[in-house]
Amino acid sequence: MTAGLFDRTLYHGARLLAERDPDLYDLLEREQLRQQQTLAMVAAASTADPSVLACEASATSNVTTEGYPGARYHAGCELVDEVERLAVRRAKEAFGAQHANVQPHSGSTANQVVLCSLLSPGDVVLGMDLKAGGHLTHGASASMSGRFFTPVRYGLDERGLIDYDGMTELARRHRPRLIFCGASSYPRTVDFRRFRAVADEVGAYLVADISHIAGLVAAGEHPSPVDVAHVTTTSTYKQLYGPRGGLILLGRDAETRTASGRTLRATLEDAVFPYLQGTPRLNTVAAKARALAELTTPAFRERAERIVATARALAKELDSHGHRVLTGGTDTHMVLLDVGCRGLTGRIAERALESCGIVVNKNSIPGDPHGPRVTSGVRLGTNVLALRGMGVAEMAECADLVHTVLAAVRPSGDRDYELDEAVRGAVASRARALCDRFPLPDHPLPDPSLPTPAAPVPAA
Ligand code: DSN
Repeated sequence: MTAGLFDRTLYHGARLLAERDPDLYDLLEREQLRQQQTLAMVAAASTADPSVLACEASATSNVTTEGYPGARYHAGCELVDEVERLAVRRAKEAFGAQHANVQPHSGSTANQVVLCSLLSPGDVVLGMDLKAGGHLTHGASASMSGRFFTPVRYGLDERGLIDYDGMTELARRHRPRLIFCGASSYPRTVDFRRFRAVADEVGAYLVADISHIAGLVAAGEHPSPVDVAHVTTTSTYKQLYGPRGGLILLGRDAETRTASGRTLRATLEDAVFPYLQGTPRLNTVAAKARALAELTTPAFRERAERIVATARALAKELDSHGHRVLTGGTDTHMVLLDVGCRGLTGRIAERALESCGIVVNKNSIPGDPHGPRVTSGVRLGTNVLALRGMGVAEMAECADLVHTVLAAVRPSGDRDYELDEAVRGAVASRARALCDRFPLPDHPLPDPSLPTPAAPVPAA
């Protein structure tokens, strides 16, 4: 009987690390503390629970193989085959999919797999413009997706919503082989059926990238594209509270034939391996299995409802403080703020908030005069706030914290920004108090006497 071997290995590993490599141990310990004591509002993030982290640290990481369960290129895979089958079963169940590939190393890799297997170099890809909220892998010029294929980009209408008419017109004019829908920075519901109608009209594949909203899709809080798009991709760490990784999901088109005569299912399986990836990360596959199991629970559904309700409340509170909330609100976990209209940049806002223990990310907004390292926007999300157990009532405090910093921060030519130390200290202690009141569930509590690790960010 091996009961306890896994636990003892994890514990022993941590002790060995502390003993043999105290510098690295200290960094990892401080990172854990930082996550517990800072208010994480990065829309592209969630916090995996210790059972997911334990899978990542398991001995499955030592198994080298290629291929799929029952058809591996190395011996010693009997147990990891079971792990991968479990992950596939849970992914299919959580998303109502006919087929799931759980091996992609990330959402970006999943998109590359789809592009490189369904298209030929130079084929036209229609995706949302990065500046409008699209993703790098949807045809941005900084990415291989915009370099090896011919990108055409749709944008937003005057209300900041997806310009479906413009997208349709571009599709008719350029006849793309593939259309991407789903975005990185778009807070409203995506009309997957409308995209599919256009894809069918022009003979394109429709790929729905649901990386940002996968949890809402699994919980029924956002319409599902799985039976609407030809292919659905997602990352597993953004809203699935899982490990770094990706999934490829197929619904009713799983057996649809590609131009080569093979099914989408077979084409995409071969595209992950052997075409684009080598060995799977079986520890990560185990962690995906763990996270996916949670998606079908009533607790996850309740949290997904709260993710949306809190985001709506946060948007409303920020609006009432006089901030410009893009699209006037949200249907998801995401709230986009224009800070340029306050004379700030996204970069300054991000750094000032971080110095107070509030973690967000700068983000380009439509018509942004700045590049992606500066930006005029800030993107907020409620995935981790909801995980901490916060509800609508706490959003007044979260919004007030953000507002207090953004109202006090001043750009400063040579020092990037200035923020009154009294404001910084007051906000940092309120943010820390909120984190202490709503600790990350199932994570061991830090010693309350420890100082907050959110040190002021040095000026550039
Ligand atoms: N895709 C990036 C984002 O949305 O922030 C990282 O996950």
